[in-house]
Amino acid sequence: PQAIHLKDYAPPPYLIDTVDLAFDLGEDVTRVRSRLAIRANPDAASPAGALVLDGQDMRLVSVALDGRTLDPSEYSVGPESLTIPGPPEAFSLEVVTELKPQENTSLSGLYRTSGNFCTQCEAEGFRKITYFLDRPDVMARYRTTITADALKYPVMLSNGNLVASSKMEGDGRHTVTWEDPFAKPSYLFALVAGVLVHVEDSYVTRSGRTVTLRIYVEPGNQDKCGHAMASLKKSMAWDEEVFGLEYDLDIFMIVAVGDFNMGAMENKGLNVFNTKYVLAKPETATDTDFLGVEAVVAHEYFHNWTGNRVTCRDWFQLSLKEGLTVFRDQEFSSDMHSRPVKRIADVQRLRAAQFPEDSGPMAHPVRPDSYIEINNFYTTTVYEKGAEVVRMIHTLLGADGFRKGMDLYFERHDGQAVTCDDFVAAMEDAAGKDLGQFRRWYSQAGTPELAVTGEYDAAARTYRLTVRQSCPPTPGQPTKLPFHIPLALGLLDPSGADIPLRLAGEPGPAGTSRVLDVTGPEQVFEFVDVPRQPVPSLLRGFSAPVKLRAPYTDDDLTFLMAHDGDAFNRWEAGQTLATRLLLDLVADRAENRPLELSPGFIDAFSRILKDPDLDPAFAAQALTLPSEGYLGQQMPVIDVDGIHEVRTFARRAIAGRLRDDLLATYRAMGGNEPFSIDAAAIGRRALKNLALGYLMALEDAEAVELCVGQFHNAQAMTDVIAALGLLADTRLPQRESALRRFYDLWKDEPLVVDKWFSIQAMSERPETLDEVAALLAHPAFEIRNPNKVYALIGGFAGGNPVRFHDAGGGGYRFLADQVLALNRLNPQVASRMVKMFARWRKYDPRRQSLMRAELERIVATPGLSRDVFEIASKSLE
Ligand code: HT7
Ligand code: ZN
Repeated sequence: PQAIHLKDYAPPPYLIDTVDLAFDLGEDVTRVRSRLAIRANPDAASPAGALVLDGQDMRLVSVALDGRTLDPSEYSVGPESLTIPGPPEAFSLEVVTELKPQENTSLSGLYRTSGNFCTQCEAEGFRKITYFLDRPDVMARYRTTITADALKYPVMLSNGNLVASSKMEGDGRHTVTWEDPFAKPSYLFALVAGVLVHVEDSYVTRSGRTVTLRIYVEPGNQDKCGHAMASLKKSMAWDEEVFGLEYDLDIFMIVAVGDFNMGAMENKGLNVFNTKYVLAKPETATDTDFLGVEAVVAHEYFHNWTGNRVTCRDWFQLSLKEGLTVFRDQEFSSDMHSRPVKRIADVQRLRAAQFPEDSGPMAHPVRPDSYIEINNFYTTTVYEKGAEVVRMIHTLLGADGFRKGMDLYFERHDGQAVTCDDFVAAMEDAAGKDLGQFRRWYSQAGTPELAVTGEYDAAARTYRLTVRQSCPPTPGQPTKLPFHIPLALGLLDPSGADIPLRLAGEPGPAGTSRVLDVTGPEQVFEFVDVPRQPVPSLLRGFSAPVKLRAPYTDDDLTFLMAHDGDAFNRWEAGQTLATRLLLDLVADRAENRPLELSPGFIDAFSRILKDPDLDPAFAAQALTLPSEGYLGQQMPVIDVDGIHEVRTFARRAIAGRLRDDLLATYRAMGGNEPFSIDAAAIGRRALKNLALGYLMALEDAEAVELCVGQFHNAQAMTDVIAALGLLADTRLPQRESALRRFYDLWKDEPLVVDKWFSIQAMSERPETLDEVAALLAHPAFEIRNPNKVYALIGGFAGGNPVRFHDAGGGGYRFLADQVLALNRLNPQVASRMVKMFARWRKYDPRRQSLMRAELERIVATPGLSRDVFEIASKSLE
């Protein structure tokens, strides 16, 4: 397969102004008639020449140009294109194609889910529906007519507004027509048809327009739409308030489908969602699910402006819409809940997934330079690091400057397909700040490292901070230029109070927290009027996606844990200390030294647990030890077993010492108040279940009784799942009965069954691999359903390091077999699974060779998709 390069971008030779589509949906064959108004692009680099339309996996029935049916000799059809040599300057083209959506297991293009029809066109699915210039810089106005059996497909939806519908014809079929007044790229096209029911509400915009809001679901699920609808209304209000952005059509629709490769899709006026991000009620959804629904509903809604009204010129610019929209949804969730708690969760996610990507074989810039398969670039780098890059602009410009930049961006580019550079230019121009060097965040891959040291001069009352930056090589980028890094910081005096900050040469007065512009490889910042030796609080709020190295003592970290005015850094200090102690224990274990957890650390935990003023959600995060994955990242060679054993040991040691406090916390956070999904209630449940988790590390009779009791009696799925997850790790007799009971209760709720699969897949018991392999044959498992694959196969390979990396290699063989099975059915899902091998070089030689052998087996398999080939072959490079 050939790579596509950003440097080869050229404007499209032709433009398409209008698209008139007619779908005739059938059980065996679906016929699509497309009428396009095409003209040569006046801005094209060279004369228009042949028209080459993208298209694949369809049967071409006919082609007509300006009303005249073409003879097959007048065009040529390839496996991925339709070429018309030398068409006129402007013309109409009518193309008829036939598809078999029921055979489409890739879930891209037009496919069937639960008997309904559904489309997914991002990134390049539209070309599986009809021949088209399937690229985001071709924006057209769409009119879509759908005809189908009225009983089987009573609901037929597409983008925009419903402009016509005709009742049953003699043959029992009916027809609807939708018109979208906004020009859009083909990836935002959507069609849904089938038996669906809807929940309806409305929203009055700031300017007084009433918008109809509908959520379509399969019958029986109406009672699980309330949270998604409330989230949508909150998102609409937030975007008006924070960015002055109003919704622009008369109707906004969400459709929830069970078979979907990703979370959701922002098609204009007709968002299509994975059921996982719509359906939620306390009995079936955990707090994490509720938060996920709120965030994804918001994210897709926010795309209406950042993505749809202003879209990407080409797919290299994907972060233009995704990074910006993730930043917007993160800000929304922060405003709805606790800002520090949200920031901690986002940084944990970045470190767990993006940092490893950025230091592995798939490392790529936020704006990639090349790809083989664009679907492989919907990555955590493009999304989450992209959001960090936007956040840094927000930090550098301030909230007002950023808002001015957004206003200018829309003023300049509404209705256009643009680049990341256009976005930065709008920010720069609006705020009058030079972001020239800052642009390197878009072009250079890798996680920069920031080494900071401080020197206090008591006589001169100065504090000199020396900041050095570096960035490791990444594929294709052996050396890097310095980044422009916003370094937010404060200096704490011995009482824990922030010291006013003034740099040498600056006039007063001074604030107590500020952002330094780090631009050189090494820079010195000298603070004056510093009365005492301070403890620096660095990178407050995680002001840049970097790895910070600072020579803190354990006492410094304990001090920051207790006193830092920045809540994120209070958490961070605890994590840094815990990481240090746990890695020391891993070394002790490797050297056969006895394990002992520092009493001072347990005391610090105890203070957090007993602090009545602490937000329980924050306390739960502060009391969570760094994950096995994160600890592994800090080691040159990941000691899978050592990390697992030491972390388990530390949890037991903490639980043993703090048992009474943990029990008291469990009881205090329990309560019998009615279920609520507000931030406070979520926080109490998080802390309660954290306490239960520690207590279960002891597995004594009282803990087991609490856990089993919670499993049986809890009303909220959060609590049921917390208890079941803990039981699943044990050898208790109650384990099997709980798993059986859970399945019997919930076997008709696919999203709950997914939880049942993933809990078993993530069990630390040695027999887990055999159990997971057996579950592939369970009647509820369906390899064609991405949610089931992510729950069982993804849960095992991505969420169970100690079992997946079992030194025998069985986990690796299992994953490779599943990748090959999926490759034939759904390459996008297969490629997400094969990514779990990407970090093979971080392990010991034995595991390395086992993983490499599986990657080689995959690459050598005939018929490999572009998706899997790209990841597997780059992993081996
Ligand atoms: N913009 C959407 C991306 C997406 C997608 C991409 C490739 C294949 C399937 C897909 N489904 C959705 C989702 C988003 O980021 O909002
Ligand atoms: Zn998105």
